[in-house]
Amino acid sequence: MDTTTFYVKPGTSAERKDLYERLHAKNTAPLWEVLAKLVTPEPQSACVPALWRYDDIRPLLMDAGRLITAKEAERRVLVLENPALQGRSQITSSLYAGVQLVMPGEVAPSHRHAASALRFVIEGEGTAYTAVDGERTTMRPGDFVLTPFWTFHDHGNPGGQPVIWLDGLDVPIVNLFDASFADHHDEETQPLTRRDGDALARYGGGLLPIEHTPRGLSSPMFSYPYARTREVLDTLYRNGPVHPRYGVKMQYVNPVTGGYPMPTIAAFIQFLPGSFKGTPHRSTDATVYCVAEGHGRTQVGEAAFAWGPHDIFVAPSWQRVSHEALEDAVLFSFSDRAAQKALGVWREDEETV
Ligand code: GTQ
Repeated sequence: MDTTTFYVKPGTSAERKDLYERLHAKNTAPLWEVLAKLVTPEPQSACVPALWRYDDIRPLLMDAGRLITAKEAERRVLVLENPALQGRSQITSSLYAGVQLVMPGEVAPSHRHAASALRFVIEGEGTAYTAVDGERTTMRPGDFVLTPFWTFHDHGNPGGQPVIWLDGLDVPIVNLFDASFADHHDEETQPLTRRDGDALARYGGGLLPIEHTPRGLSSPMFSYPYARTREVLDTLYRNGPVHPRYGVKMQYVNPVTGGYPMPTIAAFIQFLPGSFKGTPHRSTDATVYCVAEGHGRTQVGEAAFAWGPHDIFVAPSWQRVSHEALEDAVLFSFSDRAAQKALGVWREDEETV
């Protein structure tokens, strides 16, 4: 496929320019002047590769912890802004990411919104919780937690140490559709209707209640504890084989449907054994990575990132990505692959060089 000469913009003339002015005055425009940048032969993303070092971000987040309460802020979060999309609260064209801090004794008040959210826990002693639709789940490092769209959620930290996690939301997608709604619960902390761990027992054990009928578009299991995930990665690594591109990579699923946990967002976890040197691959879903364990290097297009625990980096659509591990490492990642697949636009490509 020739990707450079898909469309060549026609030349211009005084008469054509005159027409364009008359078109403009009537809220119309000549397609042939914009077609080349509108319908591109390959993705042309405004998003660039970027890395956020945890050692840079954590002190800033702790400063925010001294200067503003979770209650006053509603959510005390440092938004991770793609350097090429500053001021838009976007880490990619379709996704929002942030790093959230809840200090000991704090509550981030109960609210709900049209955007779907995920959390990947970075730091904490397993004392903090997120409550979703009447049930709390404890937040431990490495846990993957959902707050599906329009579910009330509040975060609390009754323990003695701060808790920090990565937030991922589909806010730019919801706003693209001008479909944003949000409101508060009457109570700061929502009332609980089920015991902690109920959803995990009910939906996460390879079992379903006999009267279960799928309800809603998101997974009813809203917490995927790291201890379980890590054990799976460990066992699958021992059993082999290790994928030459991805290492041992798994996707989080809605256990009821086998599909993605939320309608727009896909999430993944991968184990890269020490000295793993993955081959390049690319796909149309720009992906946000968070390092759960270990040190390594990732090449994203022209950029090379050396990473360690809790660092976060982003790979834009269609840029080649390859991972190397300097020791046993685990990467969490998320993207809009669920939305792209639902719309039929997702593509991937592997490089054999
Ligand atoms: O925890 O509900 O990073 O509503 C941004 C918006 C987190 C949350 C964010 C939110 C939340």
